Amino acid sequence: MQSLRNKIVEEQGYKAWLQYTLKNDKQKDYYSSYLRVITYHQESEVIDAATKELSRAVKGMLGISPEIKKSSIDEQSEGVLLTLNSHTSKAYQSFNKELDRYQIEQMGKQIIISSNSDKGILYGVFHLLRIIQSDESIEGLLITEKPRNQLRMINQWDNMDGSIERGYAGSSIFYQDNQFIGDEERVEDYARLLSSVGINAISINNVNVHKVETTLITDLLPEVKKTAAIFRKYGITLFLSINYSSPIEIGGLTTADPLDQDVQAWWAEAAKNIYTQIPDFGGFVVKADSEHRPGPFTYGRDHTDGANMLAEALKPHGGIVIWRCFVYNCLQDWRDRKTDRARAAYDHFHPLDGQFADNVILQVKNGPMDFQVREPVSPLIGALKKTNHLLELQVTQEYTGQQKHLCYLVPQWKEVLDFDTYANGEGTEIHNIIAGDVYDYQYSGLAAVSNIGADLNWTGHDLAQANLYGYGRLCWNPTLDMQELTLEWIHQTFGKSDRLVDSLLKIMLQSWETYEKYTAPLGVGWMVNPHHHYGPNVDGYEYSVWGTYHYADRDGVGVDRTMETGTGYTEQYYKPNADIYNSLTKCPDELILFFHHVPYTHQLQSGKTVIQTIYDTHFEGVEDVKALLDEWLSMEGEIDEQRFKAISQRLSDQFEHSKQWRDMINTYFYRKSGIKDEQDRLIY
Ligand code: GCV
Repeated sequence: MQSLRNKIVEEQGYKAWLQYTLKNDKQKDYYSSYLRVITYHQESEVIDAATKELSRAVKGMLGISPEIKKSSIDEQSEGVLLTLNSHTSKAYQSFNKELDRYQIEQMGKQIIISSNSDKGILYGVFHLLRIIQSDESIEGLLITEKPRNQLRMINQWDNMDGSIERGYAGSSIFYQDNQFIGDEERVEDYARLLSSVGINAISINNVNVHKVETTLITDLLPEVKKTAAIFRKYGITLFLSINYSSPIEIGGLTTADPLDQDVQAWWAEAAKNIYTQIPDFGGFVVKADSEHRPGPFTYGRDHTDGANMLAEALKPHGGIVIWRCFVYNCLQDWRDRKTDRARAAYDHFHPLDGQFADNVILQVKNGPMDFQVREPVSPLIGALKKTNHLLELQVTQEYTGQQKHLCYLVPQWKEVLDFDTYANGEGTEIHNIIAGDVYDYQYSGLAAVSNIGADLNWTGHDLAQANLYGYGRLCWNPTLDMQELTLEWIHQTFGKSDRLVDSLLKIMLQSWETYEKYTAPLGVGWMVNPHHHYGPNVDGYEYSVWGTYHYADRDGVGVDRTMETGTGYTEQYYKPNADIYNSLTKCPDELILFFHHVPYTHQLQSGKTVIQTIYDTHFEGVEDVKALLDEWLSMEGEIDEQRFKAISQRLSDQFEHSKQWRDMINTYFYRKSGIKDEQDRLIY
């Protein structure tokens, strides 16, 4: 472990956005006058984490070791003061936005951080450090903040053999060889990163739960307990993904039928044991009846039966069931052109609205398919008016370049969050729904699949750290301005030199569009190699046993999802979205092939034909990557050599790979359509 620690110290990327360095000496003196002393009024382990964080940051940025003092409320204090408004210090299990609220106020030579909970104080500390790391003034500071979203969750897809499903940054930081690694420092550093952006919940194992992970809720509980204790210090509540057939696999029962009394008793007992060890345990995350996972369907029951039975077991302890809506039949035969995977989540769950227990939350992926580079927003979000739900995003870049390609996802997430569902009339945007402002949900918020692994820079590609940062910040406030959010991350991660900031901002904000241009065209998705989902493969959809997913032939391409002639999927949206998507002339160009099957010569709203758009975007995409690479290379000297070199390598690999994408997609469509590029560029 020691040699790993040494490597970590040398790795610039390890600190991610918590670099805690300041270059400007004048500023250092200025901040030092406020930060020589840290005083706190009340004790708790979260407040302890907050003082430690402050002290570590002050040492790093200002080169001084602050004095840390406990004082009583009526004593005169100096420096930074951390104080609870009331004595409700244990807020971690409550998921209460009001308890997360904090205030930072500068008064004379003092900065007071106050909150109704210790967690709020920690958030306030991280906010103050963000300001100082960004070299901004603290004069006259008076900030009051609370999160827009109640649950701000990260899902790890880590397996106990050390692998990570869809992980692109090395192995798990939690497990190896079917055991917990026990590297508490590494897990704590992860908790610090998460907490610094306001994450308050984590599930620590893959939703595809294998035999060994099934015992996390029983035999392995003592290890889970230790992990929960690390996250607790940072205000993060621990959840576990469970195997729906645990009663059979580890409980010795012959059924997992949710209506069976022995099954119910088994889960009640399992929950009781968990809470004896981990009193603030969050609850269960469940993937059931999807992609060969067990679930209530086996017993002729539905999702409400399954979820409510688990909810009942957790209820006495204040626990929650997070039931995923990523449910579809991967074996279905869709040759009739009416059967449609995109319909699945809505078809399964919408009829059940209002029938789930109040401690069940449905977790809905942002799109109806599966985290493609471009998809419409899932019509289920907002349509569940009487059921708690979470929006699920994917920070790990499964379909978006696997952290080998740069693809900053904040622009994509902003589009999702700002999408107006019209579920309750105009102005029913996704961010309002999941914040719980539209319907009376007991629980709501966001969850996302993490992108970190044991790589020393956490995310493989150093710039992919921005996706984790951005996700957390958008959980806290989905209406944050995209540019401001990105600047925050740049300032803390790389510093403030004008040259660097301008270039990096440009690179980051363009990268999603660029990635989209040279990969799957016009919203059709899926043109990746099956199973591992990396690299171009136009017919690569893994369930292609029934033919090409996008129905490309010599005349046209795209999936007809209209009400009249297609799968009827467009009907799942509220008007006017339903009409817009259903209409060939009104459907936005970038989604045309998702919603319509069209001839290659179909003219888009842009005025170009479909085929010419495919050619143009793929040529442009490669040029854009080249421009991005050149822009990056021009920053030599502005960034430490280690990260500069590592990122340069990733970007030049991306450039090479983008040519492969361009050539494969363009050749495929040229051969299918027989239509030449208007500019007569070389298409192999
Ligand atoms: C965890 C997609 C991914 C799977 C993932 C699944 C899910 O199908 O490719 O790896 O499984 O989504 O979200 O459950």
